[in-house]
Amino acid sequence: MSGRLIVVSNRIPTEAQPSGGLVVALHDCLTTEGGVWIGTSGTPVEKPEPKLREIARGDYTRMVFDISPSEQEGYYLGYANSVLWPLFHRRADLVHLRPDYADNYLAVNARLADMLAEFAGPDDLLWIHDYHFLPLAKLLRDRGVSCRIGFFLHIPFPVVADILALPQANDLKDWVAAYDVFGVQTKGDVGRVMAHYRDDPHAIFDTQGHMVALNNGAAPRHFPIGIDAREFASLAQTHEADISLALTLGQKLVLGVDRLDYSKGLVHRFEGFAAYLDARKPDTPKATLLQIAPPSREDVDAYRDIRTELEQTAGTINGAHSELDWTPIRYIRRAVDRDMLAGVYRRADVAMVTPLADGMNLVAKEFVAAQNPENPGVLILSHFAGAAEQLTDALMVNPYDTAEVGAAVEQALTMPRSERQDRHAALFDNVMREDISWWTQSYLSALRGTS
Ligand code: ADQ
Repeated sequence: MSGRLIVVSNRIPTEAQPSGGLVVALHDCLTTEGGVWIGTSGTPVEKPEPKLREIARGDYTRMVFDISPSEQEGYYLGYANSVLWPLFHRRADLVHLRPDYADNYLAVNARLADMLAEFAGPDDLLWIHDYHFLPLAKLLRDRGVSCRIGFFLHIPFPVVADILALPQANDLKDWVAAYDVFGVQTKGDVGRVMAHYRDDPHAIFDTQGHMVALNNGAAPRHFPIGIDAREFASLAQTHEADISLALTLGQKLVLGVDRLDYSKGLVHRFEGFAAYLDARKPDTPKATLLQIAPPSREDVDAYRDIRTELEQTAGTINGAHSELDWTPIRYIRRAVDRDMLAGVYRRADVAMVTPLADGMNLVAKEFVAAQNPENPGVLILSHFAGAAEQLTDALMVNPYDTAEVGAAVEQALTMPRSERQDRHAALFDNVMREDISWWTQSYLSALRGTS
């Protein structure tokens, strides 16, 4: 008899119809495959019981477990988001090391491993998501769990030099090697995982220097995550007319959509846009940068700092460049309804997706899917987004080079329609082909051992 698919992620959807890239993807996957989705309950409780609690049953079952307030601080805000997140996004300078962070991270993972060891059978497939649960396979194997266990890392895998800033650098090797399938977003990530295992007895390399096996499992593989491009394209078409932007005649719209996170390069983006304003030729259209960036993880200092810095930068640029009928940067600090977002993407002439480090970046793919192929907008994309490996027909930029970013804005705003159409056709083809169901099926066949 074939077993269940059991998915584990820190957050799970709480409403019947979930929204948001990854959550929608896994929801669709579990609706088709059936199975169980396990995550944290979202509200810390003083004395968490080592028990999985069923909260909903339908096409698939949702189960949650509790964490305590000190675990919320140490495991989630601490080790996950003040150690691993900055380290994996090349910001070792923002890493905040405290022994109790690592203790809480391991305690939450160990408690979850106890619960899963009781719950999972030998024929089940366990699919673990993201940096919150890196040690799980190792802890499960220690408890005698024998089913196949896969992992998918949504964020970049770090370079070796940065990993050395982690007191648990050696443990990380054991954690990764315990998975049957260790999935990452890009070929670049695969290379960095391999570099981490040079001269390590866990890994076997062939004579060409390619890793063929890691411990007993397969070598790490890349599975670039996609979106439901068909659905997003139709959403954008339906909602384009609902959008009222109050731009003056002839004014162009440049769009940025991100969680407010230092990895997204928002300050550099604003400075790049200012470089376009400074160098703007008289015949280049006036453009407004609409930046939608709802705050996230505000309990972590680095997130409060980036917010202040961004607001000051926007104020300075607007002070220098605004005119009576034109504010160059409009900054919206809240989430926008998904339908509206799709409509705004379609109305935008240019999207700036310029992270300093990003696992994939779904906004780049959503923007491409949302365009009108007859008169498409232009995507400006950072080399440092995972999406850059697939979306090679975007205008590629180095986000640190603000003059280059400014020149790309100018080029995008003046690009002839035929070039926009050609670039968009190639991007659209990729986004439609390597979509979310392609991603889930590729991963699941690797986890089942059939590819
Ligand atoms: P994120 O860092 O959250 O995801 P991203 O891939 O861009 O980044 O996904 C963000 C999602 O949230 C998109 O679907 C977007 O539409 C939505 N969103 C962003 N800002 C919004 C706003 N203001 N209002 C409404 N919706 C908004 C992590 C990794 C990424 C990786 C994904 C999936 O950091 O690199 O691509 O997981 O693996």
